[in-house]
Amino acid sequence: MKTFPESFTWGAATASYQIEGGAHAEGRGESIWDRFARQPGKVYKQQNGEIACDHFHRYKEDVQLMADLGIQSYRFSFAWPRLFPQEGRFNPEGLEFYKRLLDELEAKGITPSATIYHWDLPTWLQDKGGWTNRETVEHFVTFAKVLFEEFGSRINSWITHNEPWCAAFLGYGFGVHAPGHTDWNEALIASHHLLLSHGKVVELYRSMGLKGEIGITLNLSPAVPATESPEDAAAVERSDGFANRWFLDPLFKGSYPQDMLRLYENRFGILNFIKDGDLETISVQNDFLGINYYSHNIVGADDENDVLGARNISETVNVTDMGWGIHPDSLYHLLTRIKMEYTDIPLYITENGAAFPDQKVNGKVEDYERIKYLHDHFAAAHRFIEDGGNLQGYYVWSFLDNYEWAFGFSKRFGIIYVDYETLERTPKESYKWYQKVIKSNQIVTRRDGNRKNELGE
Ligand code: GBH
Repeated sequence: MKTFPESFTWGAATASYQIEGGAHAEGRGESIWDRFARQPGKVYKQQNGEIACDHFHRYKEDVQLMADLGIQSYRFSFAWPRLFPQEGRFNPEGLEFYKRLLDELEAKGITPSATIYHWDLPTWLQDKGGWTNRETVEHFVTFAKVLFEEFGSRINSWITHNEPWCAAFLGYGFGVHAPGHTDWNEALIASHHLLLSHGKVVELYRSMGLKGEIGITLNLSPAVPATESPEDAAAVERSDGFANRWFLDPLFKGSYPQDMLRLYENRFGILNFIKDGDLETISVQNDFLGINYYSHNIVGADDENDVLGARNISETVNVTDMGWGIHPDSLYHLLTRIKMEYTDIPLYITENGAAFPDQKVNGKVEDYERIKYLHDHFAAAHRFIEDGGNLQGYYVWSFLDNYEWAFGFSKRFGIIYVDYETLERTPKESYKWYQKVIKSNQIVTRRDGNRKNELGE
């Protein structure tokens, strides 16, 4: 039996574009994902978030399901195009949905954790260069200011950005996320502006004298070597520099990692988008760090990759429906590394979970693999806490099956099943299992892979 601290926060997470729908309601403008999804060949079956889970209209039912689940906190994000649909236009009506949502959460005693940016940039900003344009930083500050003025007294937990690595590199470098660009130089510029906008918004929050907590969420993936060769060891360093240190170092050490600066400057020339004073802004004190963890990367040296000289080796055994290997121990090692090398401020797992090809049979979704995944990752988190680690909460990704970006609705991460024909919600077995975890504040260690025992019964 593993018991969590009394004050530990159990939660679940979602993001605006992935669940809301209501794409034209109350004056919402267009986001880069609405536009990206229309381009042929970008998203599975060209699916989009026009309706998604229709959370925009079904939020009451959803908050009731949260209350029944027993979560203490719900992590969601604001859709920027609802508030700023066009250049120079603020749409106050776009606040109404979030007021209704917060009313509902408050009525059920669920604490909101709000992410300001989870990838749905207004297209009018993209038309001016999006995150490669330094002016976007100021627009982000304006957006955040409206949110702080409106909700600063109702929301005490703020996350500036969700996974700036994804927004920058998947969006501008690999072209697999909106806006779909394939230019590493652009991705580097975007990553810097995302970090800079984080620092500016934290400064704004402090200057407004607000009493809650503010931080950032990073997706961190430990890099492990494919073989014991020195070449792979060196590739691991670069891969770690690329995915993790490029964000952790400026935030917590006030400088970009030297080895990566050298590597990028050799390739792209002087990174003159990094201006005097930027790193002081970026390294502003955070109240917490949010970590999204799914898997680790197995990395090998690769000369064909002309920027990093490294590649991720895909796994085939013990993987989720995304093809991501299941490695709970890496979560423990990651948390320990953050504590040892970076910071001892409170940490939150702001996302962890898994996609599996769930099916509803006789009204039930028997997602035992998800229960095992969550159990083993909760256990890794518990081990870190036992060691004295400052982990204060855990948000399961995701509350609902939803729009999985380039994979459309083909991947199911939810602990609640969504029938996309009827939009009916069905709590999966993992929901019922999580409900018991929250209620008892403990996890029961599985014995012998027996199904019943896997459920902690
Ligand atoms: C999160 O991204 C998002 O915040 C969330 O919106 C999303 O729905 C959820 O996770 C599930 O995907 O690409 O083979 O190199 C996580 C994104 C996943 C990005 C792992 C890096 C590395 C594997 N990360 N990925 S690979």
